[in-house]
Amino acid sequence: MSQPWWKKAVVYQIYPKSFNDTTGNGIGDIEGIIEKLDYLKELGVDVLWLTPIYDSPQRDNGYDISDYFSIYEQYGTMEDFDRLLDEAHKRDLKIIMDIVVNHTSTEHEWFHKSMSSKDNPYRDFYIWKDGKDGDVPTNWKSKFGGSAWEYDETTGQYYLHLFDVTQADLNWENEAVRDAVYRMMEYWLDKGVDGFRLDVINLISKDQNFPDDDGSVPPGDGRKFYTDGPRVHEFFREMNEEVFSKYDIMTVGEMSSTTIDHCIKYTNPERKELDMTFNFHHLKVDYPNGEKWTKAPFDLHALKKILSTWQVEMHKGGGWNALFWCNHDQPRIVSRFGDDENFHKESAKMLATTIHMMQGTPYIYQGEEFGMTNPKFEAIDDYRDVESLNMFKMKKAEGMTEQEILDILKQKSRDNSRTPVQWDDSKNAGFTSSTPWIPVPDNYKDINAKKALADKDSIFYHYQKLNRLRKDYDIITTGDFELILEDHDDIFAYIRNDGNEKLLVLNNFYGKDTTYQLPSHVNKESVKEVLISNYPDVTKELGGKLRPYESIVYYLK
Ligand code: TEU
Repeated sequence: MSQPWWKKAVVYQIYPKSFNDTTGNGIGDIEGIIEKLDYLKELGVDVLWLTPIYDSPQRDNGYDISDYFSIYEQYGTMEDFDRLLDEAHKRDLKIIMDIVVNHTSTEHEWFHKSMSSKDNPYRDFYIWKDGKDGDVPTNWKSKFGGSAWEYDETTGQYYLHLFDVTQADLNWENEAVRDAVYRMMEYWLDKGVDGFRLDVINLISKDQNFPDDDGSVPPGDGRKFYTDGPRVHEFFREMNEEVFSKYDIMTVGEMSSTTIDHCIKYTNPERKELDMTFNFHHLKVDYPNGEKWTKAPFDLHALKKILSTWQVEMHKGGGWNALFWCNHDQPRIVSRFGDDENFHKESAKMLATTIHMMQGTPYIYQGEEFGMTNPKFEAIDDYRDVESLNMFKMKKAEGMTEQEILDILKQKSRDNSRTPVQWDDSKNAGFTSSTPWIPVPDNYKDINAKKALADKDSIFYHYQKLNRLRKDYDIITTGDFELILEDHDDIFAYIRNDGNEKLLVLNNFYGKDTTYQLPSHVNKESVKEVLISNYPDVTKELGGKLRPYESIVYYLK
């Protein structure tokens, strides 16, 4: 049976603000993306995901949209976008747009009308509630700190904002909201866009009783009343029927705090909702007791258990995963789970292989393909992200020292992944001819795309090979998943089975030699070849030991 095209595709995520500046204003732009299309084709990716490029006050770097039908002027014009789409399609590259419809900016005209009076036709485009006992309507918390409700003097009510105070939640119970969103989606699809990444889309259905959270189910900030909410599947099926089903596109939902059961329902094709989902459980194994704002090592056993459970259950349920380590909200993976100083290349390649050999559609975040690292900023003035700056203020008010907070930000801030792409070793890493909107890390002279392209053993060519293997070996797309060496303290190992073919994937997650004993059902004699490894001298003999961060994929038949 033919597979949908996106099951063998590899997606490259572009954060335009930090990608490539051609106008000399210190901010990336659409022309800068066009300039790099041949580089992306060389990498061997198939789809480009652009994070929001619509008009926005940029309080949350574009995730606060003020006009869905125009381009943020610093990025260029709609004509520039049309040219980008055309140039990408000429190279057989698809483009998916980031659609943010859980909320809009409070600068959106819908919100201005909604806020103007209680009887304005747009009032119910957003979620307005009376206070309770002179206080906020519920004890729900914003993900960026503080209450999720903001009081408006004009009409004497509060509006809901699960994120920043300038990001007001849309009221999806209102059919007019849903209709306006579907028409906006059609506008972009009729331009030839190849699909959407849907921002926090599992938050759009709220419990209409708006109950207080009694904290009985952690984390006690109210998300149990809006995560995977009561009508979420109904809304997705309507969205699919009204829009997605009429185009040959790809849709991926960003799911905040979701479950495997819901993700199977979101992505099993028989349910006609979405094609695939991002979940973040594997990226919370360095959040002790679920708390992000702490410094902590990652827990490999937890990582193995979470990733393998999702692989097995989603395969069994007919669901489809988006596979990723990095994005614009997450720290750089080589700094987070690898060793960006002593084993930069080996650990970056090992991490890439670990995730790309799994079942799902892999995502590469800009700069990950040549091992960009966290910037390790030493001063709060180097940070730009609203979440990090709010956290700095909150933790300081709670009595933490500036240095303690900076040490946490070095590990957990979203700005870790938002520094400019390091294209070469010239000033500002070739990103801009003026001052970049956020500082370029000091290591750009050693870690940059130009140097990687000139080095046949670079991380870039490892990703290029992974992208090619996905096209050449169906087992990567169709095989099932079996975790082995489950109790091993250093190794994350798994087998992909597909009829009489197998892949044996061995990954040493630490910077020291380690040994292993394969389970008896793995037949060493059936090893035919090594598909990919991160050391030069690997043979098909299974030696029972792995070097620091060593990663090997054996093909068995
Ligand atoms: O992210 C949603 C989200 O859950 C993350 O922001 C996460 O809560 C945060 O990083 C704390 O760990 C999406 C976008 O990816 C993010 O950039 C936006 O800030 C957010 O939604 C609001 O639109």
